Amino acid sequence: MVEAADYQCDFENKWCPGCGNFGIVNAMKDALAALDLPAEKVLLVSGIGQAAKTPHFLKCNFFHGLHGRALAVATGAKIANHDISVLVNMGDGDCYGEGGNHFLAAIRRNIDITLLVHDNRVYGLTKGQASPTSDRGFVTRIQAEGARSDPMNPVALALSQGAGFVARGYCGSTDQLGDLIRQGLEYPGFSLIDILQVCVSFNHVNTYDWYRERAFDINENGHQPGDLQAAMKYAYPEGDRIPTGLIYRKETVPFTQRIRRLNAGPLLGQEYDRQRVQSLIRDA
Ligand SMILES: Cc1ncc(C[n+]2csc(CCOP(=O)(O)OP(=O)(O)O)c2C)c(N)n1
Repeated sequence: MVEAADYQCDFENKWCPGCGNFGIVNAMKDALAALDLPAEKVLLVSGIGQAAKTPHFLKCNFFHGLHGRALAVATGAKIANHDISVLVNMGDGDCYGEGGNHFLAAIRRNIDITLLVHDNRVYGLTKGQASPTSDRGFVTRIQAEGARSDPMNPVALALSQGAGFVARGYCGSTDQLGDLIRQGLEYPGFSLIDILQVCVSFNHVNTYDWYRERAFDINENGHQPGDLQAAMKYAYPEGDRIPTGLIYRKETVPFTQRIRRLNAGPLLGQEYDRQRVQSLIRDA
């Protein structure tokens, strides 16, 4: 029986006290324990940023790579061994800015991984520049007159591009978030969980109090996740209120099932002709 404590890792942590990332780590551990997933069956992939440090703080396999490129690495890893559960931790800058095109490609491929975007609406690691989800007018030390671009809406974008599992969580509601991550891991296909994350140092607008007043659970209100029209409605705020929960879910064919070769089992266990591969590389 796997327990959340099995994922406890004592690696030194320099996140600010009160950082929303702590709630996300706890929710991840709860989800992995709820699914009874042992650490050797789990891979965490990340790029660069404070969010991207998350894999350091869970005791399991991880790959910490380049800014914006985590989804590409995770795609390769899942194809090489589709027996493991792959989770990706990215910041909103990392995923929707630097890695934006990989985000679109992952949706279109329907690669069966679970993407957790720690959406604090700011570049945390580099000390507080506006990100793709910052509101227009968001004042930072470098955008002294306020950000001039409008924010993107990742949930609406994912829905419009045909994503089969789209959720919005909140770092302060760890029970709900843990349950969303569990459902994302169970989903056979690409799952996006955009997580409203508080940054106590560089975002003094979207605080715990701010979210506490606004976030509400649409699944408690009877929302049916199979309804795309209703999902699109919940992609956007309702006045001052922000819908959270499982927004959309539909049945899809995951990418690894679209590759005939993988029917024979994980690629990394399959025989291959080493000499032929070497000559292909040599002659390329
Ligand atoms: C190619 C490249 N561009 C820019 C940077 C500098 N950089 C490092 S982290 C980061 C943004 C981090 O913000 P976000 O992804 O939102 O994560 P957070 O730190 O807020 O969790 C940037 C711009 C980099 N390391 N590599």
